[in-house]
Amino acid sequence: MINRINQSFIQRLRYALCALCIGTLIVVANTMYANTKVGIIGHPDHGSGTLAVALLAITQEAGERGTSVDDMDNAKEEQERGITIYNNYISVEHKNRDFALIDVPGDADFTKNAATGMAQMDAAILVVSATDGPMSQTINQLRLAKTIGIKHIIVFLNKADLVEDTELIELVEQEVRELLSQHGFPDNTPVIRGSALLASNGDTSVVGVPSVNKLLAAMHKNFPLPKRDTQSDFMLQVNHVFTDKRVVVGQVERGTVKKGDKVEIVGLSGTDKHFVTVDNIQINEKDVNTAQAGDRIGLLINDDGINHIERGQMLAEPDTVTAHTKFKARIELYTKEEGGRNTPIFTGHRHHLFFTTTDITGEITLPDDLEFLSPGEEHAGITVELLQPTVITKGNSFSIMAGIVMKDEEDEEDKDKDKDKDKIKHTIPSVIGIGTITEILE
Ligand SMILES: Nc1nc2c(ncn2[C@@H]2O[C@H](COP(=O)(O)OP(=O)(O)OP(=O)(O)O)[C@@H](O)[C@H]2O)c(=O)[nH]1
Ligand SMILES: [Mg+2]
Repeated sequence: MINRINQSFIQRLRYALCALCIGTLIVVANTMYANTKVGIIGHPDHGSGTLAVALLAITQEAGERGTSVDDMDNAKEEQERGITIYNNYISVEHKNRDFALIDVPGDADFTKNAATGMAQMDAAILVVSATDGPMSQTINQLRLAKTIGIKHIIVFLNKADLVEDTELIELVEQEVRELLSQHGFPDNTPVIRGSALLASNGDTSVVGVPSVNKLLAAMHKNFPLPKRDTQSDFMLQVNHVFTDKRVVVGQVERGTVKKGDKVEIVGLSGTDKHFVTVDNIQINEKDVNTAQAGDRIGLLINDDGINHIERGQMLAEPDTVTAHTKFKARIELYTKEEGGRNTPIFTGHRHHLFFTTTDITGEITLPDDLEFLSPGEEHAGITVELLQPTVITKGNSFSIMAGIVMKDEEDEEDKDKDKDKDKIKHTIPSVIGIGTITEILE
């Protein structure tokens, strides 16, 4: 009986994971669990997927190689559009260390997915194409990384095989370094030039395999082993819910959980408390009795309480965590040149706020002595009221998002038709500011 339950759980979890391309490429070289979570972030097409493939190829035995970006981006909509939409999880083992790579989607339309992937990372590799330099999503993703408190970052200046002019690549590196220092990352952040594509094909020229080996060496040196809090009360960040399969996938933030534990669902809902019981736990498709901080797990929830769970909530030891709706914050707005907006914000403005755990709309109230907050300014006394409660604490940071509107190029033939001139082409969700919670009010 137990076996049957387990088997059907394994099957359900497997289907669930496949459905969202998670865990498709987990390389279980042995039973060691990958323990430093490294997000590979950057602007679309700059090569984050190819770099993940290169890291995998270089750390695998010759006979195991052959994974391609298409194998990772294997959901129907990803294949149709030729882009990454869902986070891909790939474990690599190198010199007695495990790195759990999270290949984060770069496309601005999938910022929510990107934020979910990034919320799990301990450190980041920022991929910047040497042919283009930093672009809108390079900046956005760097800002999201900063919001969740990422301190350890390495830049991979990709597609170096396409840039012959060394002065040009110097300029791009300089631009990247300016961006890093603007966002408070250290001057000695490693910037490695290379070609993920050549490396993934086994090319031995300086921008091929040696460049990715250099990256691996920098990962060992610059990404410390993360400290996990296994002693505090259990809390798990919900990343995906497969209601029909009764499976919740997420990362244990702190503490431990065991089969049979009753846990509370916290955040996003009203004041009613909801509890569910954990029927089974899996790590890397294997049943386990307990899981602890840092583990990415699947939980089987065999009761109707599953209907109350959604992405962005927490599952926690009952009565240990409270969700909040109102807080005071220090807010800084980016200027238009920095990719922010060009108009100020006023009391009553509503913005999309990305916390580590989730994204929620928040209404801004400026202090009485402040009529508006202009781009380029910051203020510590701003009150924010969230439309839904979430788990936050003093000191947490959040990104303030807004759609930056791009207009169509003026069409020569339609030059005189006023209404076509301002045709809206696309709205790109952009990080227009950053905030830090200074006091929880409600
Ligand atoms: N010449 C060259 N092409 C590369 C390199 N790295 C990636 N590419 C190509 O660039 C394109 C985009 O690469 P991906 O790895 O899919 O880019 P991505 O950053 O994952 O893109 P999204 O999934 O849309 O975020 C593909 O055609 C790759 O083959 C490189 O180092 N050199
Ligand atoms: Mg990709």
